[in-house]
Amino acid sequence: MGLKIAVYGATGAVGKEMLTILEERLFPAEEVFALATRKSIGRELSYGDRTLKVKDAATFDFSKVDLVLMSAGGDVSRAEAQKIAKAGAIVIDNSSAWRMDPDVPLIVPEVNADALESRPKKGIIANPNCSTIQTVVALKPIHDRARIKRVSCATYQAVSGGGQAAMDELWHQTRAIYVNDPIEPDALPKQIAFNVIPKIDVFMEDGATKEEWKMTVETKKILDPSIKLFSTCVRVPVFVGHCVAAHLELEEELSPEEARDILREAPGLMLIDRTDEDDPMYVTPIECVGEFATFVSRVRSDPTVENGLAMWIVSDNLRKGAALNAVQIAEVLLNKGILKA
Ligand code: 11C
Repeated sequence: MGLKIAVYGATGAVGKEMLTILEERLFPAEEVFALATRKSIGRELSYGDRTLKVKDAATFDFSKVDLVLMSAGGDVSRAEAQKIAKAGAIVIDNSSAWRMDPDVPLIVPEVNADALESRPKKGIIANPNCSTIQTVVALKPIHDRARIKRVSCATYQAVSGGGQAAMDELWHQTRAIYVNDPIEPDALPKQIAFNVIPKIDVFMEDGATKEEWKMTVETKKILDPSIKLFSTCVRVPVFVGHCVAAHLELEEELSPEEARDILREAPGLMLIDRTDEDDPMYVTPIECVGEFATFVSRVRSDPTVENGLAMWIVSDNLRKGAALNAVQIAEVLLNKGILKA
């Protein structure tokens, strides 16, 4: 008997990717349910060559599934995830609701799969923030070799991180500029077409945004509490693919050549890095769309600090930053026998 899985929030950008990736990675699901709010009941979604009819999440009997991949926003997760887990399913939650709960593992399989050894206490596992995920995948192999003391970074985050409404806004504003229509920001705080916005999520008391705070605290929880990370998170007019320009201070010296050798071998990473002017190679967000890997380019020494190393990290935020990471967590559960097919 295979597993019974529900995707909660299946009509959203991440929910649709979850269905696609479950199928692409041949996850052994006997039955998959697509769940969403009442207004989407009956909508049809693709799952491989099958069509799933969306069911009402509010009335769904969660005792008949083993696993729920949840991407329905923080408020829904806060209200529903524990009830679902009590009905028997393991919940892998993509929202920020449970990430910092000490009883909820926050997992990036390439980095801390060993934090999952049995069914978690609350039955909930949290999927980290997208920009955190791609950053820690690239930091982990460097940390293992040369110990990272501090990271200073700037992110360049695609509008899809803000959901479908933000994607639509970039599209409509771009068109509006060409036809001279007025621009009225709505889903995003300022004009995004032909602009960048250094504010993602809400401002906090210390002047950081919540996105910047998440980068710091999630990196500590996943990788190492001793790592200090400071970031400025910026929304850019790109549909899919987040970038992080990361500047590391290491305890030990590490040459860019050795760093590249380490990154080339590390799980989940693809090194694309050549500064030969005749044939340069580096990655931009468009090239990472639809890919599973996190890409690293521009690895170089930062001579302004002791043992400084810089790199450019790019990943599909809807895949490794959300849906793929969630499915990989499910694969860890399966491989460790925590979830049984
Ligand atoms: C963005 N990183 O690009 C956010 C989206 O905490 O899961 C994901 C928010 C989160 O806007």
